[in-house]
Amino acid sequence: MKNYGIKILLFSFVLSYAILNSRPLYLKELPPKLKKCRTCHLTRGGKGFNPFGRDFENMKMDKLMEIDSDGDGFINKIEIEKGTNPGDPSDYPAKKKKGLVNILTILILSSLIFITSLTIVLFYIKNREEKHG
Ligand SMILES: [Ca+2]
Repeated sequence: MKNYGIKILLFSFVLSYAILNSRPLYLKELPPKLKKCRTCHLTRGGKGFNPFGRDFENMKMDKLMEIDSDGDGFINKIEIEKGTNPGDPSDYPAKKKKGLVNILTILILSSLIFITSLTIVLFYIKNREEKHG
């Protein structure tokens, strides 16, 4: 009887360890940031599928990489390459933000060039008026 107790305890320990350390093989192919349950599931516990998880279940990998599962404007391949979650529409590559930053930078530089040019012209006109009375 005592032997059964030890065997059951040992079996439970091994089974618990295996369950806690089990991760699907496909996770090995994902970048580190995406090696988590929420890449495909709605919760950290793995309940329910997000849009990427549903598509992952229903189509082949080459087709899956060419679509935008979460509808955030970036195809899954780009999201995986950039390390953003292809199943979360609020997580996407910062390309949109960079575009906005570039536009703001161009506007600020253009304004500085315009103000500098205007200052030089006004300075030139003022000096010319002083010379000619
Ligand atoms: Ca996304």
